[in-house]
Amino acid sequence: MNNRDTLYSTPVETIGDWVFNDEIVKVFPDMIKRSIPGYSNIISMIGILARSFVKPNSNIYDLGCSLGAAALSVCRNVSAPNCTIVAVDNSPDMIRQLRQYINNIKTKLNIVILENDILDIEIKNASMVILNFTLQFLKPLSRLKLIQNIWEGLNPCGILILSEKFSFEDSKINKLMSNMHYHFKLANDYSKLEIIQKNQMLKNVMLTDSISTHKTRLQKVGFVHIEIWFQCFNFGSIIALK
Ligand code: GEK
Repeated sequence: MNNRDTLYSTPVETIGDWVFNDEIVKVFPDMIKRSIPGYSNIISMIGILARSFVKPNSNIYDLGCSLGAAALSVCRNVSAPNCTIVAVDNSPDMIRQLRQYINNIKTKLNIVILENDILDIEIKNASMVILNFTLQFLKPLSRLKLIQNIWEGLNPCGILILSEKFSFEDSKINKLMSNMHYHFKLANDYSKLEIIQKNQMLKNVMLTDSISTHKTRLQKVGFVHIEIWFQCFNFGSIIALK
């Protein structure tokens, strides 16, 4: 599915909140690459991290998996025996499309696809948990509970990969990063109108945290080894080791 994202290129009469519906699913791979600086690199590197961290007889979780890009990167890189990748998303349209994709994938891993809220699933025997641009869509007050569940479900020496859009406490830096992101999208052929309409739709549903808020939350549940391993403007990815 390589449909070009032109969804909000014409004026929308009533701008509602962002929903991961069928319309979005159809253009999602194009949209996410043109909107998130470094997305393709992060997906590739998740596979490289998986080579080192996924252990035989364990589970890998891709939480908020959308069309499974991160899960599939793990599948391409891991052949440890008796491993199961659990891909979870609460958008029925994403899950329907993902199930169709997965049918054609050859992998040594068992794949389980769940249409569920990631706050409601049990995380257990995990060598790797991936939250690739998902935590930012959870209500701020429920984020700690999810990170706590992940800590409890991770095996010793397991890894959490947490990719997010960041906000910055320094208002000058925050403005600069937002501005660079705006120019990144213009350079990727989004118009000013598309950018403005999308920002408007996302403003109530995607609430970003600062890097220090993420680190403090991770420390609160027990993580000690925490580092940013990738950053481009206001997007980046953190690793936290158990
Ligand atoms: C990727 N990880 O391509 N429970 C389950 N899923 C959720 C929840 C929730 N509570 N809230 C949001 N989602 C993917 C990209 S996209 C990021 C992740 C973006 C899901 C939502 O349905 C969507 O599919 C995904 O999280 C966020 O590597 O579009 O910016």
